[in-house]
Amino acid sequence: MSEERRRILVIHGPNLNLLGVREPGHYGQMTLPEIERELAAIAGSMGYEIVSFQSNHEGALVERIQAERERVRGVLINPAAYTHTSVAIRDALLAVGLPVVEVHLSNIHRREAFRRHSYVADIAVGQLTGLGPDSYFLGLVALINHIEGFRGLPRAS
Ligand code: CA2
Repeated sequence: MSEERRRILVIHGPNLNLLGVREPGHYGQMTLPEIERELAAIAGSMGYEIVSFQSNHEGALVERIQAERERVRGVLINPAAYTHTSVAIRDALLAVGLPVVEVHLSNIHRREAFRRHSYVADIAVGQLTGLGPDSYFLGLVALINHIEGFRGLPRAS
């Protein structure tokens, strides 16, 4: 991978395409394109760009993670419902060997018992959960800081 490829893969699991469109009471009012615009701005301020992918299909998520292996330096992922079920996504993340930060809009530890277990958490650098879109934004900063070595929070220049 060339040095100028300072990219982060952002993966969104099933139903997250409906963010801000359905059930805003549960997952907030920000749409996925709005979250991605903010992620791109944060990444840009840290010298990175993002490559985003959302799918409702487990195999498509696995294939995209594999395909980006040489092109990105880390993975920010909200596996959504697959968090709690997918050995395939866990194995794909392990196979590519990139640093991973797991994010959730809602606090998965305050909800139904089946949401407390994540197949990604123990292979991730860390997990941010329950902070709404801030889980994504803070997770992205933490992932880039992990890759680069901690250098504080981004500030407007
Ligand atoms: O809190 C999160 O970010 C979750 O990953 C969201 C998943 C859920 O299965 C996880 O346990 C926690 C569900 C995403 C569903 O997204 C929707 C968005 C709008 C309307 C309906 C569903």
